[in-house]
This record gives sequence, C-alpha cells and structure tokens, in this order.
Amino acid sequence: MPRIITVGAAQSGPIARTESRRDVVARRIEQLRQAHRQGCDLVVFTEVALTAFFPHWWIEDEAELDAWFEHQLPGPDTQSLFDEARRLGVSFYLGYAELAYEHGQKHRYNSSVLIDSQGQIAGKYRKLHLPGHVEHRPHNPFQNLEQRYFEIGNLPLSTTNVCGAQVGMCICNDRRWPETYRVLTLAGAELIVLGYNTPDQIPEHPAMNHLVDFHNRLSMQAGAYQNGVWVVGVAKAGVEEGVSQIGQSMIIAPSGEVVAMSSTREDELIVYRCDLDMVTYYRSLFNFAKNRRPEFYESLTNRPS
Ligand code: CDV
Repeated sequence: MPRIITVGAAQSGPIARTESRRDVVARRIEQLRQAHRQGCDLVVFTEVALTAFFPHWWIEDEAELDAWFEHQLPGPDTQSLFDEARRLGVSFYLGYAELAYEHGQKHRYNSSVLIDSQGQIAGKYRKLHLPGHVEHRPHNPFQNLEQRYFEIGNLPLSTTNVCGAQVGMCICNDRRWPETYRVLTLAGAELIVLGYNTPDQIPEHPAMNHLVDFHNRLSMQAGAYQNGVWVVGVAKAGVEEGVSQIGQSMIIAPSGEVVAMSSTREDELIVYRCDLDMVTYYRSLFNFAKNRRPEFYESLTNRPS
C-alpha cells in the first residue's frame, strides 16, 4: 500500500502594508478550505505569511517594529486559522515573525511552525541563514534588513511526524545551503517544507538578476535529488510595496523533478499527491549508511587552504 501525503502549496500574492492581520488570516483560511476541498492533508504557507515583508523597509521606532511581529501564536488575530484547520483536520506550515521573551529578554526571530491535524503546534523552527544587512542602504531600490530585525535561530534543524510523514522545516535563504537539506535528511526528513520572499532583483549583485528564477529552482531541485527527499517551496509573490518578488512555488519529487508549479504571482494553490515510497527508492540509490564518508569530509574541511 503506497504511503501518500497530499500536499497543498499555498502561494501568497502581495500583502499591502496597510492590510490588517485579520484580512490576511481570512485569505489564508480561504486557501485552507480550498486545499481541504482538494483532499490535502498538509498545507504549506509562505515565510512571514501574515504581513507584508517588512525587512524591505527601514523602521527606527521599536514599537512600530514590534507591531510586525506575532507576540503570541495562536493569538487573537490568528486563532481562527488554527480553529479552522482543526475543524477541517488539515495540518499546516506557517512562517511568521516571532517576538519571544526568553530569560526575561526580548528576542525577534524569523520562525515557522508545523501544526498537526488537531490544530496543535507539533514543531517549531527559527531561520538560521539570514540574508541582507544591518545598516540602512538608502540608495538601494529596497532594503533587506533581516540581519537587523531578526536574530539567528537557536533551534536545531529537526523533523516532526505529521500526517504520517517525517517533515522537516526551513525558511527561504536556508534553501540555498546544501547543509540544510542534508542535516534534515539525516534527521529523517521525507518531506522538507519552506516558504520564501525572494525579490526578482539583487541590488548588490545586479549581474545575477536574470538568474534569480533559475537559482530558486536549482537550489530546491538539487536539494531534493541529492537527498532523495520531497521539497515543497512556497512563495510570497508579486509586487508588494514596490518590491517585485518571484513566484514559482513548486513541489519537487525525490527525483529532482518539479511535479507541480504555480503559474501566477497571486494567491494560488497547487496540489500534489506525494508518494513517500519514492524517498526509500531514491535513498537506496545513494545508500547513505554504506557510501557516505563523513570521516573524510571532516579531514578535508580541516586541511589548510
Ligand atoms: N527572505 C529571504 O531569505 N530572501 C532571500 C533573498 C533576499 C536573496 C532568498 O534567499 O531568497
């Protein structure tokens, strides 16, 4: 009997700076219902899925900055999403800006949670690879202030069992790092889910602008194939507060093949029935237990350059 998990990649179109949390949550609930009608077990939302991507602009006032973060999850504006997921029996991945108090200190992270079919938080992750810069770059067409507004995550890359699948989470820029997929795979991932906000131009490296779409596909397809794992990448797409972001939300099989891809830069749901037995089949090709050479990777890393 094949092990199938039906996954919905719920791409978000742009979110206006003035759009209320409640209105955005209503959009996410609509996608959840659509996914349920199409038989989804798990819905993957994007990175910072509840607001516009505020690291694209300079914010000096602390209270103003804090207002972009979730102080509680679920909280008064997001409870309805969790309630609806529980009612429908659908699990989901949600990226959000997290404001946390740890040891009495305020911390800000770019985070994601995995919610089980009972509407409970089953797993949590905080982004490790933060792109961008700390200082204001007013001459750039837009800012990328993730290194200013977020701390590096302090939770391990790990996996959680939801819907009968071992699921690993990461967030946006993490997808460009081979270590992310390999560590999650070694932690047992059969499916890796992630959201992203990716502008279609790179202010510091304009010579790469024409390759932005290609590098998005390349990273995720290579990660899937080299680790024999399903990958679901979900965009915040379209022109948001003057920043044009790529779409190309996609579901990638352990073969590295794209099996479903969005065709708009709006709210859009793509669905695929992922056969988890493909993971076993592709892993048998590599046979990590027999053929990986971790002792040599270590000695090569330590070699003087
Ligand atoms: N949110 C992101 O992490 N975005 C980066 C961009 C800035 C390069 C990305 O890797 O897509």
